[in-house]
Amino acid sequence: MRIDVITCLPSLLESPFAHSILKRAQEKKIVELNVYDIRDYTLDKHKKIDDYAFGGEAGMVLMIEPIALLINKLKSERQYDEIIYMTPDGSQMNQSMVNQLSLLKNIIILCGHYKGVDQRVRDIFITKEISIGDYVLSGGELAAAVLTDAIIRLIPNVLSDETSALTDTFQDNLLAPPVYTRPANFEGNEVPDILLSGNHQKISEWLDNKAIERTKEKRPDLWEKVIKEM
Ligand code: 6GU
Repeated sequence: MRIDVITCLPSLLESPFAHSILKRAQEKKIVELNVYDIRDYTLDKHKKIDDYAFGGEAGMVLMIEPIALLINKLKSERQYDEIIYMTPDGSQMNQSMVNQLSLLKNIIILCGHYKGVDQRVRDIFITKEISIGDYVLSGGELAAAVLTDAIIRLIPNVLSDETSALTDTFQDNLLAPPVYTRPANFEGNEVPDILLSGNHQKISEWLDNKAIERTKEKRPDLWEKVIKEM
């Protein structure tokens, strides 16, 4: 899979893309991640990429020309399955959306900043608009990092068996059960006996029950979904 991220603040994405699972996925050539700086595509002699909004509202708007130049160049090189714009007024990201995106071959993720991008960028180029939740961030970069991480960890062979996405919270609408490691006794706080028993059948039943218990308690809304789908 290839993910091309377009931003006016590329350094905000450097660290999230350079560590842990995203780093290994790139090293293993399972994914190609590219970050494009909008400022490299302006034809303006002062490298201007934003301007005041028409109509007098406060705040700067990313201009269409550099973004159009860049997206058209990328589109001339390969076919894109989706061109996504990160915006708080987009559809709210969830695991099923991420599962679908993880099956694609080439995607562009455009990050807005300031007051966002000129509406005509959205009208002409964008095929999907995504928000990561009902709160406002200063820009789309952190949201793009969240989306990219969620997508890439689902691609086959990115995670090892040990970190398998199959046991993730949300993969079956259930929250993940509690986990413990050594020491078995910390200042009198003991790990549940069953986990030390070596009885895999019993352990697996216990974990399933804990996942259900947790979901009912912490996320009754998710539990309703589980019941409806049974
Ligand atoms: Cl995608 N962008 C911004 N700026 N704020 C957000 C968001 C995106 N999702 C939630 N809040």
